[in-house]
Amino acid sequence: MPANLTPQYHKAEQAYRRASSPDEELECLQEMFRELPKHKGTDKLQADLKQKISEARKLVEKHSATAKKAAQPKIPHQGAGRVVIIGGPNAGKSSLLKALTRATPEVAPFPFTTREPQPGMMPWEDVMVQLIDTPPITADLFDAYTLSLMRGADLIVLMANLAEDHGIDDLQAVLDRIAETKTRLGAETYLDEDDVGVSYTKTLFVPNKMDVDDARDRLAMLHEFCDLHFEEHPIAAEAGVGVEDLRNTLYQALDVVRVYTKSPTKKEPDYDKPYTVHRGGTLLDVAEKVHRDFAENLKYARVWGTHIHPGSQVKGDYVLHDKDVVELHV
Ligand SMILES: Nc1nc2c(ncn2[C@@H]2O[C@H](COP(=O)(O)OP(=O)(O)OP(=O)(O)O)[C@@H](O)[C@H]2O)c(=O)[nH]1
Ligand SMILES: [Mg+2]
Repeated sequence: MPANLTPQYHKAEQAYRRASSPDEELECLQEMFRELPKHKGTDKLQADLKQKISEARKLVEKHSATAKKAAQPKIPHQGAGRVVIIGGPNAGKSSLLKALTRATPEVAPFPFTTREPQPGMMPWEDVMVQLIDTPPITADLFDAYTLSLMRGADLIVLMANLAEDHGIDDLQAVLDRIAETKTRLGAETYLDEDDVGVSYTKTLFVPNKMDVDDARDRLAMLHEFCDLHFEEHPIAAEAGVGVEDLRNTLYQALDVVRVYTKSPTKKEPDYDKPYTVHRGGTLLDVAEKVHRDFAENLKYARVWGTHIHPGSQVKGDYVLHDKDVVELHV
């Protein structure tokens, strides 16, 4: 990896990973190029970025020439993280959304029921996690919006149908289609430093319909024939088997910590609405979430929590722990 990439560069890179339209991608790539330190060590990256920018520009031109402007409405990021549910037809994606959230997606015993991505909020203790149900991926169908959602997700749930023999072919078709793209299913979320544009999203494999006869045998077949190097969590979405465990697993997989804020003028913290930051995140990260001005003007904070003397005074680089209470002073 080339040395001395700035935090601004990494920020632009993260935005690029989450970009959900060609326009946005182009903008982010340009920003990455601007922020890239220009020296020998970054020669290759500079060249890669230039090429990406030129490709992205072509794509934007093609899009603006052909796109009917009525693009699908974008689903904004909400809650502690975004989990995108994907899989072949009838795998039970909508059933899972229904089981974990209050959303009411259409569930039907025939394929291609879901036509558009649909979000729902999954409660976990006092936080909410955004789940997005998507249309099925098949050899003939792979919606561009689904792909961009996968790319910008914190976690992908890859589902498989264990109730029918063709579940194995359906799953393989999903894996094949994804392999054609620059979005990869990974054990962790990261950008490939050697290949600009290739992005891995952490994936959990969730075989569904464990309640039916032969489910176990079919699962063994999936293991034998498909390349499934992910953490696995079998369920029966409708019967509710393994679903509550999955709720925990999804939250844990996001690897975030909760932080409560307290106003200097009040006695009690605001326990209603925790902020969440990635584990290892700092006071500055949470200040930025509260308000941009807070991050810019932060002088210090007082912190209460299990890892610190109550009311200690800390600076922006303080690493937060789960359930810390912070009182920001600007
Ligand atoms: N036996 C069994 N059937 C299930 C389970 N989960 C879902 N189903 C059934 O599987 C069928 C498909 O469920 P959906 O949730 O609509 O599947 P989907 O993946 O959203 O399907 P598409 O939107 O068409 O891609 C429905 O008939 C459900 O009742 C389960 O755990 N066990
Ligand atoms: Mg569906």
